[in-house]
Amino acid sequence: MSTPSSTAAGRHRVRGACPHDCPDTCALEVSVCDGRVVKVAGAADHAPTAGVLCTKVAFYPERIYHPDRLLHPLRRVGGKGPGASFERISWPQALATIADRYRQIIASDGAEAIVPYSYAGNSGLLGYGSMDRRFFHRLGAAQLDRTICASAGAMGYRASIGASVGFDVENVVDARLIIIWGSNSVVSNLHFWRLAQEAKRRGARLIAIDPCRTATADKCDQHIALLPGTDSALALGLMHVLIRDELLDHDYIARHTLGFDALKERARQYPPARVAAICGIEEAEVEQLAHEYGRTTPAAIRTNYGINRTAGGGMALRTLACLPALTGAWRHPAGGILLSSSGNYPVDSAALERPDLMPRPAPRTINMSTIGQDLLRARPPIKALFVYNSNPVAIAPHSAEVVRGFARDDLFTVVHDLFQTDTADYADILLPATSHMEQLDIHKSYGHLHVQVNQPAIPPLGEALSNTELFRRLAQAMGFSEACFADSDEDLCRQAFDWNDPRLAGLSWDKLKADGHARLNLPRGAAPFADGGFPTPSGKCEFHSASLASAGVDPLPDFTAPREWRQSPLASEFPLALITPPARNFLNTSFANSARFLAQERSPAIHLHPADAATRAITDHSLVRIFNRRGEFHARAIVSDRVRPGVAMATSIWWRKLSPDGRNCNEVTSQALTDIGGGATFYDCLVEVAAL
Ligand SMILES: Nc1nc2c(c(=O)[nH]1)N[C@H]1C(S)=C(S)[C@@H](COP(=O)(O)OP(=O)(O)OC[C@H]3O[C@@H](n4cnc5c(=O)[nH]c(N)nc54)[C@H](O)[C@@H]3O)O[C@H]1N2
Ligand SMILES: Nc1nc2c(c(=O)[nH]1)N[C@H]1C(S)=C(S)[C@@H](COP(=O)(O)OP(=O)(O)OC[C@H]3O[C@@H](n4cnc5c(=O)[nH]c(N)nc54)[C@H](O)[C@@H]3O)O[C@H]1N2
Ligand code: SF4
Ligand SMILES: [Mo]
Repeated sequence: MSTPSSTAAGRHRVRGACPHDCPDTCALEVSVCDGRVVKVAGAADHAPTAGVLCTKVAFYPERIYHPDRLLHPLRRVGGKGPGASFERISWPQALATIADRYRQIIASDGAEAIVPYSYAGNSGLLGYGSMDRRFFHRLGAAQLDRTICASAGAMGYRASIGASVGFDVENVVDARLIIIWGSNSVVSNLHFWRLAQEAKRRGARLIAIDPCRTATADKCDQHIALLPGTDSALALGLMHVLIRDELLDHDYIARHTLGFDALKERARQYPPARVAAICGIEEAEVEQLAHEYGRTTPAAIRTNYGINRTAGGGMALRTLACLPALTGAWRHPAGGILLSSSGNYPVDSAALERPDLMPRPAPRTINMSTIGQDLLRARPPIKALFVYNSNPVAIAPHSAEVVRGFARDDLFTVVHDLFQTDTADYADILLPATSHMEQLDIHKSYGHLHVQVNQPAIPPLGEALSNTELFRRLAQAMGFSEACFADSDEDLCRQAFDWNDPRLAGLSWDKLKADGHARLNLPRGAAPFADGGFPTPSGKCEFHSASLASAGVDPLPDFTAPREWRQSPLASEFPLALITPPARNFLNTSFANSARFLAQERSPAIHLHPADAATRAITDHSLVRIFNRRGEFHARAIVSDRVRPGVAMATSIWWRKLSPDGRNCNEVTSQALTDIGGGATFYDCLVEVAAL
């Protein structure tokens, strides 16, 4: 089915892969009739997808054929910002304008004054980073540190177990205990939730650890509502009890871990009473969870990035990742921990991205999580920004600075997107992007172990170009003559993986292209670290990390309090800890311009505990302002015990210009960074709320 095959007259099906930044990476069956996508369904023959899609992608034709799709290159006429107007130009005009401006900037300020800004709006290996990286490397542009989502957790986790790997998700149905820790599976990892429910039917107990009683927590057997940013304290408390009560696998610890004595000493400093006070939970909850975790086999921890968005986010994942080695949970195929499975893929990023094209010494690096302050204060100044696969004006923290930065008259901004997003309103040149149904790509996943092909189902709409074709043409406009700029998309697919790696044994690009998807060649039903062999420098699970020590970080797991902490002086003025996790019907800001999904989500909302609402005379459904020193936005109050006292929750991420007050929750979030990995701290944010 990978090459179009006729079924009914004029109708055929094409194999695709979901390009959105979601751990599930579903395999798609795209039905095309008379050159138009008429239906998108989940592939039934792909185990992780199992024929099911989330609602967002099940209605995908509405996104592809949305009346607001950008179909031609545009040039802004008049001022930057909301209400900006544009006029149509040709592709040759657009490319020449960009190339001329880049040549001028390079001559006057150097290429480092040009900054690419992209994330995972398209998560295909080609769409995420291939020809674009080659272009910016060759240009000598500043590098971008892509920290907006996962860098803190990924680095912390890697310090403990070596890579973004974990238990094989397909085995989790056999677990007896599943701890869903800082993840809302029903909303953001739906296909894991399907497996967790199957485990439950087979007798597993499910525990959610989340400040909010989410749709996932509702359906678990138990919910532990800790305060945001306190997960490492809870994990250290569990270690304390496991060690005190001898719920350890001493043989596993002796053979496959490093630094147990030092960890033991550290954990001794976290007795349940202290942990309960830090986390805002009962001492008995710590004791009970430790006993259940220590006594249940197999025990799986499914964590995610929700806990890496506070000051101690890196250390939080590092600490959690040490737990399964203490109890020997790794011995069982359905035991251990999983943050991300992306480290299992032998991606050849050097071949795709060609960092060798970069000048030496390497150009400066800009952290994407501080784009607001960098646009305003980086020295030497940023003179040009090229935004694709991302919508920073809506998603980056501390909007006041982000918006002021984007509004700079002397900044030359190019935006490539499917829609006129909040960011596009600040573009000098606005370029139309294809949807994933209009291009070829190859995919890994961060939630399962399959490789997939995305075949184009239809030709590009209007004059839209894929990321690869756009940067191919820009390279030509800049006169770059290296052969790699002539690589076709199929060439790039061939280069994307090291096909000689044993994990791809039996597979080639041609076979994958014919079959559509394949599981990595990793043994089914196996426990990856039953006999140790962690991909760390020592080959062990590193309770003590020499690499962290040499980076000036505490080599042992520890609790780092949120920067905006309820015990800090700031809390007297701004007493509520605000978290802003994803709405079910949006994917970051993608889909948040769809009439269907806007109707589902109704309007920006903030959940407040009845006690917190009462002291502020806030009633259910009334309009409130949420504010701190950085800014303010408005939302409808939902008075509910889904949040605990002291915590407020506003689902995200709304487009600013589609919100009643023209702002969103990132008005109040901060540009401070995490302890490890330079990550964003969206959920480390004290606010006050008042009736409007
Ligand atoms: N429908 C939908 N799915 C998505 C997305 C989306 O926007 N919409 N986004 C995608 C992307 S980019 C990502 S990174 C993932 C994000 O999905 P996850 O990695 O699961 O992360 P979040 O949704 O940020 O947070 C998950 C849960 O953590 C809770 N939480 C917040 N702070 C803390 C804390 O300090 N400790 C603990 N224990 N829990 C905390 C939140 O209440 C939330 O319920 O989902 C992906 N999937
Ligand atoms: N307050 C708060 N802020 C957050 C978060 C939060 O939980 N709370 N979550 C954070 C997280 S985890 C993440 S990952 C970021 C996500 O932030 P972004 O990566 O900016 O994600 P989106 O908002 O979905 O924007 C992606 C854009 O890429 C466009 N796009 C899609 N496909 C293509 C393509 O092929 N080519 C081009 N050129 N464009 C394409 C889409 O139309 C969309 O406008 O947001 C972060 N911001
Ligand atoms: S967004 Fe996630 S759940 Fe929805 S279709 Fe894409 S990969 Fe599957
Ligand atoms: Mo993310």
